[in-house]
Amino acid sequence: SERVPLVAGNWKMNFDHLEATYFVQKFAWQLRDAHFDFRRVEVALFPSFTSLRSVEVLVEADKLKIRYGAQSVSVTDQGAFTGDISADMIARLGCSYVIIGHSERRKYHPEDDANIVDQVRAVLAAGMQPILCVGESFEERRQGIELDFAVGQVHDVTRDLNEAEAAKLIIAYEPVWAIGTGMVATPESAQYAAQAIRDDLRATFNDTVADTVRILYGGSVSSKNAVELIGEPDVDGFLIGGAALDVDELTRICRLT
Ligand code: G2H
Repeated sequence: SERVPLVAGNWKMNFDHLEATYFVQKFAWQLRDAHFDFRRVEVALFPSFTSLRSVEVLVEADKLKIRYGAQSVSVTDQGAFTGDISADMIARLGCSYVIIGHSERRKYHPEDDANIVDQVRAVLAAGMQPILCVGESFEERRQGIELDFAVGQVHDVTRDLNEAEAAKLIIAYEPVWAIGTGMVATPESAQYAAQAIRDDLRATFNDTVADTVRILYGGSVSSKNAVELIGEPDVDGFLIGGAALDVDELTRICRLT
């Protein structure tokens, strides 16, 4: 396909700003040594809010091609919301993306579909791209309704968007049972889900939206399974947690993508 694959490292709640700086420097050196072609594969990191400014300074100083973003965002633009971070604040730090609706956010915070739609709107309005996370739990998989579930999650969020907005989305299919468990989805089941999501985008919007939106796979991705997964036609990259905390391993995955 013409979609440029995206390797996205979701650091979750790991690394302070000094550790983040050290990681990005080392990662950039390793990719440079490997003559990594950023036109072939896009690479993005998702540090904690507290590290974003340090990453920005480093990326600007060294003219790095590594992109970065935030792991969540407030739905409001400013005001008396103690502890929240607005989309404009994130955009001002040079962020390209914001992860939205990760299953850990849905679990530990009151993030429902309505809130997630508002986050998507806030991120788009600030000129960034949302990475919308969806995926079934083991229970839906056991019932055999995993595709309907993941497609339904995408549909519920996208149905209120127009075509131009929908085309800016990136979707991460992350089966909840595969997150941080070492149980990776088979390439076939990742492909089934990605294809079902793309088919739904085609039906809801049009060919342009369906062919533009990148659909990532997430859940226990490593250098051992990345090649097979990226070989699937509708899998356009990865959202990586645990393996993105190891700079050598993340470099390997980038090179294998
Ligand atoms: C899924 C993934 C990153 P991990 O949450 O978003 O984490 O690769 O550790 O399963």
